[in-house]
Amino acid sequence: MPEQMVASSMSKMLQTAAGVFFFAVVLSAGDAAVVEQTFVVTQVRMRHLCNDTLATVVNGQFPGPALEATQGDTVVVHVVNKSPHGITIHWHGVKQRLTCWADGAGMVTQCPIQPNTSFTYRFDVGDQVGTLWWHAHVSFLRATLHGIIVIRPKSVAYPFLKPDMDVPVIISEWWQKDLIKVDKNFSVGGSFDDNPAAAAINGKLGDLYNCSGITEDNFALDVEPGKTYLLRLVNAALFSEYYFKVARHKLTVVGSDANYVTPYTTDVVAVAAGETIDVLMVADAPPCQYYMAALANQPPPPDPQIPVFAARAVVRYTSISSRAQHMCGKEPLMPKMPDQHDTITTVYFHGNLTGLPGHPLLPQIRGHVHERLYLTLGKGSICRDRNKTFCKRGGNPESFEVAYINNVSFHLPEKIALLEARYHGKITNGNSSWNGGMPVEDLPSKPPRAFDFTDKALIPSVPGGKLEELEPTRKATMTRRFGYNTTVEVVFQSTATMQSDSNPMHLHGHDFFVLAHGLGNYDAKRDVKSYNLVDPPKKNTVQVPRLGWAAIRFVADNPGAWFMHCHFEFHIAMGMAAVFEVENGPMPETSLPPPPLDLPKCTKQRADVSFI
Ligand SMILES: *[C@@H]1O[C@H](CO)[C@@H](O)[C@H](O)[C@H]1NC(C)=O
Ligand SMILES: *[C@@H]1O[C@H](CO)[C@@H](O)[C@H](O)[C@H]1NC(C)=O
Ligand SMILES: *[C@@H]1O[C@H](CO)[C@@H](O)[C@H](O)[C@H]1NC(C)=O
Ligand SMILES: *[C@@H]1O[C@H](CO)[C@@H](O)[C@H](O)[C@H]1NC(C)=O
Ligand SMILES: *[C@@H]1O[C@H](CO)[C@@H](O)[C@H](O)[C@H]1NC(C)=O
Ligand SMILES: *[C@@H]1O[C@H](CO)[C@@H](O)[C@H](O)[C@H]1NC(C)=O
Ligand SMILES: *[C@@H]1O[C@H](CO)[C@@H](O)[C@H](O)[C@H]1NC(C)=O
Ligand SMILES: *[C@@H]1O[C@H](CO)[C@@H](O)[C@H](O)[C@H]1NC(C)=O
Ligand SMILES: CC(=O)N[C@H]1CO[C@H](CO)[C@@H](O)[C@@H]1O
Ligand SMILES: [Cu+2]
Repeated sequence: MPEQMVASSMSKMLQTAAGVFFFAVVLSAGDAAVVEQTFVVTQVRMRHLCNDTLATVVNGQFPGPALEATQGDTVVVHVVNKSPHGITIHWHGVKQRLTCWADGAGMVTQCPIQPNTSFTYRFDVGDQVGTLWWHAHVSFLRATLHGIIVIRPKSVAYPFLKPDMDVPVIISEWWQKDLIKVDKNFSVGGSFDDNPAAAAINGKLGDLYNCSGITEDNFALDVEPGKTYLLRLVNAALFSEYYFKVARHKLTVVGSDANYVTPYTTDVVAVAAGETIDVLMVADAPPCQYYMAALANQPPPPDPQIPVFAARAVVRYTSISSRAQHMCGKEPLMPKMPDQHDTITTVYFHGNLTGLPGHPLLPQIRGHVHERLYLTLGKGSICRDRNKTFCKRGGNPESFEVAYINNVSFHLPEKIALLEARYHGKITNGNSSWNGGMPVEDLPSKPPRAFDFTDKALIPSVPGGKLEELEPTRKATMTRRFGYNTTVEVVFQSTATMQSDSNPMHLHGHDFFVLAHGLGNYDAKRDVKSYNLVDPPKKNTVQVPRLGWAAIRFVADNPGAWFMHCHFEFHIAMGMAAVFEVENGPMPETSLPPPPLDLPKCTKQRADVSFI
């Protein structure tokens, strides 16, 4: 039975409906709609905070246009690149079953669409339902090149109270920098100046920011008392995880990463970089005005600090009687936000997410695990003179910082995309000539050496510090091949090497089940016992806690080359990434078809992607 015919939403709540649902999909398989859109990428001048900034956007909008589809639809997007940069668009969380060529991961699945050329992405949304998003997947350009993807259920209502209205809430950052230069800076260690200028909600910076005293516009949501709003939260920011609250309103989480979750009511939501969270908000507060606010969190010092980023928007009750108005304050009520250094509320928030039980892939997830990977996420350094392995470290300019997985920092192929190289049989491990001088290597199953990964004494990178001996690392194009239909377990371990960030790890082409997470170093003997194999949440992005770990499992059932990386843009630019390659299955319908004829070719003016 093809997986896309099986609703990911099959659940206890839906079990009665499930049979009906399955039937409906089969019956309507012939009349799935085609959602067709044209994305024209241009550079436009936008004025915020007293500054004109050249932003690369789709159809002149920030955030870009919403892509709205219904389960089972086919999506066709013509991307016309009228910007001076090489562009790709990634459909974040769309499984791209047998359409890996349309995944839009720069230099992994395709070469970028060159200026003044175009490319058409075609894919099916399959059985997925809920909120996803699209974004550029080259350099830092996704800062303003992104938008929401809404996939509505086909013939079954939501497994929760039907919302009266659907509201995208896209959290992003506003940058006043040349993002290509920022990316290049991070590929050789980063610069402390390279921070966003502000946070934004739906492209509006909000009234925490001003230009000579004139405040920036707020995004405003008008609500009617008693109505239910489905807020579709997307964290499109490059740098941070955000806490989100609405003053005086409870939020009921009902979905994440286009999968339903067991409803969970809270007053604070944590949305990791790359993640989506769907919440229901009932307009049941006294009819006044309230702020909705998003605040970035970060680890406390000695981690390097960035400025505090927060954005706010307003929820306005309509038809307020003058008597009621009298009872409202002059200013909207502001929610009390967590501290910017609170990195535990997100662990609790994510710990409270469970999926709906009865997913058809769960028996396989509980069964034999073919491959187990333990992946450390950390930072090290390489010598600026690339021919040397010995040089001064600990912050000395003879070396620069990179990020790694299991002590190897990812290098993007330079000449052709990895998927093309694989498809045309050009990859031989160790042969670097197709790839711009970097060997292709297997991602190791475990870190090369064991140490106390979460020892905070490793954070300061100083001469003679505890980290010094562990600091040297190297670059390679790391991939890991999985046989078709194998069950893979990955335990991600955040480390304290040079910093103690959490890591929002994202896998393309597959959803995975998050079985457990914890603080400290993962210990298989102890921690396997905490695995939730009953109703784990199904996700495409997992928030690996600061100084902690997270365990996921997935079935490698989608042939192709799938990028697997941290969704903090600075970490990806520094190399916290690898590629999971999934082999073809035995049948034509389990094999990747040939590339589309208009797949962009790499040219000299490749990508504006960094190659270090
Ligand atoms: C793209 O086309 C425009 C208009 O014809 C031209 O001005 C521009 O130089 C072209 N850009 C590139 C990179 O070829
Ligand atoms: C990049 O790094 C250089 C050198 O540290 C710095 O001067 C510059 O401001 C950084 N950012 C950009 C966008 O160039
Ligand atoms: C404008 O922004 C500055 C810097 O963030 C802040 O100190 C000041 O209070 C703001 N002014 C107004 C009127 O909001
Ligand atoms: C769920 O959230 C509550 C409140 O923050 C917290 O006390 C509890 O530990 C969380 N549960 C898990 C499993 O993380
Ligand atoms: C590094 O070695 C390569 C050949 O091995 C050589 O072509 C290159 O010039 C060397 N670079 C430096 C900076 O010495
Ligand atoms: C390495 O790759 C190049 C370019 O694709 C190819 O010409 C060469 O034969 C390969 N060498 C080996 C040993 O596979
Ligand atoms: C990484 O590998 C290098 C050798 O390439 C070694 O010197 C270093 O100690 C290793 N670091 C870690 C964290 O494993
Ligand atoms: C995948 O493997 C599972 C058992 O591990 C088996 O039940 C299922 O039929 C296989 N699916 C395909 C498409 O090969
Ligand atoms: C990043 C940037 O260009 N910031 C500038 C914005 O405008 C103010 C006031 O005009 C300048 O002081 C900033 O340097
Ligand atoms: Cu990371």
